[in-house]
Amino acid sequence: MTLGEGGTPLVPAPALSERTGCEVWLKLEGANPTGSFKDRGMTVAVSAAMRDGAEAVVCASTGNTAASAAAYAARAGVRGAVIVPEGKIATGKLAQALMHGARVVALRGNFDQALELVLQLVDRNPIALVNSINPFRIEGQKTGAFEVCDQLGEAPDVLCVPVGNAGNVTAWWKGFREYDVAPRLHGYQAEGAAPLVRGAPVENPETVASAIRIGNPARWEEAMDAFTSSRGEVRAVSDEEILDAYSFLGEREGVFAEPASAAAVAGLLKYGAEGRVVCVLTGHGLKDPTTALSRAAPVMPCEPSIEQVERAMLGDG
Ligand code: AN7
Repeated sequence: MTLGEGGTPLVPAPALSERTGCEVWLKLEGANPTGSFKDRGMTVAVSAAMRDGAEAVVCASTGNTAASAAAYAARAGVRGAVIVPEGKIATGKLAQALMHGARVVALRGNFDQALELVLQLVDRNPIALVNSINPFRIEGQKTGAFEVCDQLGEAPDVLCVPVGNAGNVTAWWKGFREYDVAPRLHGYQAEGAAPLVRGAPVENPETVASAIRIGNPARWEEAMDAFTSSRGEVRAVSDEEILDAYSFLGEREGVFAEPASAAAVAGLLKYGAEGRVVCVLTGHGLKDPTTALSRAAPVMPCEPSIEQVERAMLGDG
């Protein structure tokens, strides 16, 4: 089951490089078929589920996993069912899951509760769980590490990633280890959803970066091992810092990434790094038009005359 995932651009980030003194690169995972890195793992997980004769694929999600699972389920011709925290997933992701014909269940609860419930669900039914606790997801997602090394010609010194359920950082580390390289992994969580930084689960996680609004990551131990073994770190960034990085990426680098992805850049800006740094921009900015519009400048209204158009388009504002 493939939609042509992977092979995403790695682009230099001159404005960020100037600001940080590092050589910064951006891995544009939003260029995957459904607009996030989840597709790398979903192609493998859904293919394996088909091989094993699953009647449906299910997941709990903060949005991107749901969009990806729904697309690959549609492709495979099986039922997709996703459970998401009600009112807490970005509009684009919801539209995707629905358009791909998945059943979308809005849980009156958070992601952590949704994950617990689907774990019980798969125990009781012949269906495949495609959350990142599924090992096939990690096998697919580790290919990001291979690609970055191939694109740079060697491993970067530092890899900056946002951390939610901690599957992605686990996968990147596995990929680097299989390539026999060991860049430092710098993981960033949102301040209101930073269990790995605090060292304890967060019961009511909150952040503008809805994709990483997760209080009890499933791959907790493996993620901590990745940070320790790579001599890296896991730290927190505030919503304000995330949104500043979000705007900076859009305005200065020409790259529109969703808020959770901007957390990787916010962390780099806040805590710094040394050498050649790759920031993984995990999801496309188009996923979350609501946050974008609440953040950006308003549109300029204009009557249809050349004088007015000239003033509106080229004037001092
Ligand atoms: C854009 O979709 O957990 O640490 O259910 O969508 O592997 O969880 C999404 C996570 C980073 C964090 N950036 O990755 C889900 C979900 C974006 C994301 C993460 C997610 P993990």
